[in-house]
Amino acid sequence: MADNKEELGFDPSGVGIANGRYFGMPFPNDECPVVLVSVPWDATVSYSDGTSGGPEAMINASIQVDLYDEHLPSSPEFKIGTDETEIDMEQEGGRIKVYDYIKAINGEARTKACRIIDCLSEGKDLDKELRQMQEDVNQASAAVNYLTEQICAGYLRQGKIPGVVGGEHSVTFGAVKAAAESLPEGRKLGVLQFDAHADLRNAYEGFEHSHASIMFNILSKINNIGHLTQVGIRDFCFDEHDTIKREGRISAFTDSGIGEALAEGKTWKSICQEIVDTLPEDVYISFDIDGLDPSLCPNTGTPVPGGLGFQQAVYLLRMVASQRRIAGFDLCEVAPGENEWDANVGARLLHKMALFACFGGGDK
Ligand SMILES: [Mn+2]
Repeated sequence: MADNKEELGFDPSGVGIANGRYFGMPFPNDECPVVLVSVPWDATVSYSDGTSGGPEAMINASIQVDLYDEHLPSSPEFKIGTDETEIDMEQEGGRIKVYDYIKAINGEARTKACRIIDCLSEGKDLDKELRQMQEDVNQASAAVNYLTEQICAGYLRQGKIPGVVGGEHSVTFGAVKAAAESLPEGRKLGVLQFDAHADLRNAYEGFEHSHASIMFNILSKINNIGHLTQVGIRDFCFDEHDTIKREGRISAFTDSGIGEALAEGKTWKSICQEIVDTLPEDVYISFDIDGLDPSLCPNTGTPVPGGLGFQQAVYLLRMVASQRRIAGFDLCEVAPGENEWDANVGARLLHKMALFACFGGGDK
């Protein structure tokens, strides 16, 4: 394995090469069982933006990630792709990368969204101009969802697992829709959500596709969602709490509930098994980095004290992947700060999710 450098065209034990691709891996995507799809979108964030820079920061940080996983001896040979889909843009004079297109419309939409959020936070109603801007932001969100869905559906048709890299949490929508629609007739998709927030609001700050509405939108607008299991949530409003209680398809493992169970002697292993037991055979994993302890993601948009430790999260990811089929995954809300720390944590999490999604939990 160590002498396969030439065959791979890549040295998995060496220093990564900055080539604009995740983990510096040079492989064509058709050789990769998992392809990471960057979606640099953060127009509807309410607190602080910057997550649109997440994919680029994680690509840069991923070069330093060591690719060996002690549970998966073949992990250094594992090939992870980087999506580079292009679309025709007549106005731009030819083909451009979807990544660049989303980055461009994100800048425009974010400017408009800020004006809307400012107006609403002063308790004022939107005037005609701002209502038009709101419509523009919703349309741009719909375009991002559509592109993400199409790209993910393409990889799923090729038998690959797409992993979306946000961006704010709203980017999950298209990926989940593609995963749900890829299932054979009669099968339902389970969603495992790591998050500090429930994300169950029916629109937020006037945006239909708000980051704070992503799980509401998934449950109400995608057909075959069998179950939503939330882990680590610790910041939710009364209505969201009500929704969790009344909607039979939601299981919430709150941060305080987990903390109490651990304090009273339950093992993390048994809690993880309870979490996995709520999910059907086909599972999509949506990982909002703020589900982790904020010391691991200090620059994320809406940090909340508490949360999972890194190894706790990895343990749960490994367990769910070894007992279920992973239909897709995402990592959202990673925002680069003054140093590479947030992106470093995010890149390591991406590597684990990609590995486990493909191989299951592996064995020691
Ligand atoms: Mn979220």
